Amino acid sequence: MSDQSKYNENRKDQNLETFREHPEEQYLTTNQGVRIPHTDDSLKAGERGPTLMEDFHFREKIMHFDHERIPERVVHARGAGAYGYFQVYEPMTKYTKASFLQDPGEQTPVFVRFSTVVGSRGSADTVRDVRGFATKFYTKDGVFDLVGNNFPVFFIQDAIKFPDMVHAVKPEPDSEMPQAATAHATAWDFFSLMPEATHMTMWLLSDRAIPRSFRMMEGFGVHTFRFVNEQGKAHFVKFHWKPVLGAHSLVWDEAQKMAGQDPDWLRRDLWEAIEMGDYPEYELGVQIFEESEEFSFAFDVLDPTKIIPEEVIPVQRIGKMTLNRNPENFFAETEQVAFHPGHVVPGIDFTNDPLLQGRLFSYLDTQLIRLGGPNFAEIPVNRPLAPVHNNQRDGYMRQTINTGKTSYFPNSLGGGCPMLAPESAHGYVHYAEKVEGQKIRSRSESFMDYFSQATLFWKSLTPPEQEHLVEAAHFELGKVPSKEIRERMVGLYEHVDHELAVRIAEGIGVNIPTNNPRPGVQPPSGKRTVEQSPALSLENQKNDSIKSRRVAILAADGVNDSTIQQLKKTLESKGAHVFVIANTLGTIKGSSGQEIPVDVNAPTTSSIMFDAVFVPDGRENLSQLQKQGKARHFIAEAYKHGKAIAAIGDGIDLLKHANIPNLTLSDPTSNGGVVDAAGVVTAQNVADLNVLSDHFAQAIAQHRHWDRQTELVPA
Ligand code: HDD
Repeated sequence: MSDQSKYNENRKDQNLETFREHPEEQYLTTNQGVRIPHTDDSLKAGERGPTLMEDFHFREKIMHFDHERIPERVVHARGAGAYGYFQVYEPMTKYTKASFLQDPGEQTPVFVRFSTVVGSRGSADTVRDVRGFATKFYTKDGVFDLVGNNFPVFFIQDAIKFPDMVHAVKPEPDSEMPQAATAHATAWDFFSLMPEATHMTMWLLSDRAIPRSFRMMEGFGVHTFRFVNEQGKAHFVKFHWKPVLGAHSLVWDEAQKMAGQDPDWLRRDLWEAIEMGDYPEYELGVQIFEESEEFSFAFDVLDPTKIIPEEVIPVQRIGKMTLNRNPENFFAETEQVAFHPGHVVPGIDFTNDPLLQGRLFSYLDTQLIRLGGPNFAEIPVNRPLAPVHNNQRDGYMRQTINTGKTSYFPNSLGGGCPMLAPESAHGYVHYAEKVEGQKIRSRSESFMDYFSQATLFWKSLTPPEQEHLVEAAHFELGKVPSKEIRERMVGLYEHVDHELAVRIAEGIGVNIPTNNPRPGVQPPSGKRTVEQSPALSLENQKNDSIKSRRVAILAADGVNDSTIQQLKKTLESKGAHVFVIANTLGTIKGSSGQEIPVDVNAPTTSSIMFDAVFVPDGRENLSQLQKQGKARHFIAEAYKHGKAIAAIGDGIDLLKHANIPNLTLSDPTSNGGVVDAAGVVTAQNVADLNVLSDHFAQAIAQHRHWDRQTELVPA
């Protein structure tokens, strides 16, 4: 097979090329291809007279503009997408016949859309919310959509509650406030009356709800699915995405400030990373278990408010996805992409999870209103690479020109085509699960343990992560005017963990209710689970790389330019991006007289745009920086947010002037050496720059340093 014809990542790109419009060196035309010499004035009867009906160019241009908008997604309206490819590590033949999971030499093109859930299309990226993580695999056997989130659980157990849940979390219907946030009365009213949501609210209050980057975020298929192999044998499977850079988060203060300073933070990060060649990578993980194990757990595997702890069933990493191309047109691609959990391929099948079952209706249905009709699969980004032949016909905006006389089956006039595909020709055969039961509108008792996994989550967090969760609850519930609702929530958290409830109650002016019966049932004893799951803590995530991390160098005239050059070299060799920040754009003069280009001017930025900050030496440099409130605030804020900070020589003076109490800095009387105190790395002696750079890199890789006294830092 030649490289050209191989099934590889370029396939989808080639497929899209048919639809691209390239304006270079072309004349302006109408939609009918008529060339247009003048588009600045309408056609009028006299220079000051009325516009004429016959101005076809005017009419077409305005008509098209008037119809530019389509309804935004009812949830996940704000998103950003990217193309890439997926490659499996080893054949998964034992478990599934899914074609894209067989050949390690094959690249399957993908399109991924990341999103927030609550906010509208123009809302901010860094709000406290769940993030969508939807992947479209253009496989040889058709499109497979893995429509997941960055949390492994969901608020509700049955899809019939989805409209209620979404109405509650969206802006309130009378005032349309607040935008893009759950910190309001109706959201917590609903959660307080739905004990099944308690586990998910813990995730929402945790740092997971404010990711540092879409590139540093886990993804989860949430539901239990099925893998089915050639022999028709099924295994249960849970899907995970594991970011190669590890999962990392912002802090809440940073997230809030970012919503004003750069509401596009996450989409910009994704876009720029791809443009710079820092391709986001995620390993596909699977938790696979036998059908015979279905009832061996202390929870129901069909219940989407439960995880299967990784310590009970390990996550096998079976392949890697690389995102390497930005879309060319946001509307055509990212906005019009249509995901659907019902888009499965042979080898992947559903389970009876009632949330999943309901989703199988909703996503197909929503595309009709959003994209205007049943032909949305013909929109370029949605087109499968596998050939499409069927007897579905017509409808709004039909693109395909079906040839032949027959559009029915069976037929003899069309030679019986398109033919039925037997399983041997990769026809999709639904897994023959045995099902029987009475029609009944109720819920299984096995779904009614609402708290034990919320407890597991709480117990698996480190103390700083727990503190962040409690602070988040103070913020979210602090925005709820009704004392009854706040009290009901504390009542639910009391069933999760007494200390958690006490700490939350303290900040929101309520007591733990005295009459507080525990809804639901206790989990069955003697079945498989764990008391703690280290995999749930972000602090146990990978922290060995500074790849693509943003490092600020605060500088002014008189800075030691060789310090800047050396530090830049070391950090960039490890994959970080280093930016010189000064008051104005252009250049500053180094102490050797050399001009140093300024990458970012101070008015456009602040510490929240960076992962770490460095202050170089240079006497004049320092005397200028010390006079800049913004430079001092930069350090204080980075310190407050737990970021790596480094300074060398007289650069250390700026740290002293940043109003940070009890800073441990390198001793001016010592001859040399580097001090690393909770991610604040200093060296008096410029000769120690290389050692300092290495320590600084390690401190950046740690992501955040919580072992600092930050309460008194005024930032
Ligand atoms: Fe959903 C969009 C993920 C439950 C109904 N959902 C949507 C998107 C993601 C998810 C990532 C955005 C896709 C894109 O980027 O275009 N949804 C989930 C997950 C769920 C979940 C992980 C639970 C495990 N969703 C869920 C339920 C329902 C829906 C229970 C309805 C009964 N979701 C929708 C929708 C959306 C959607 C209304 C809005 C736009 C769209 O589908 O295409 O149909």
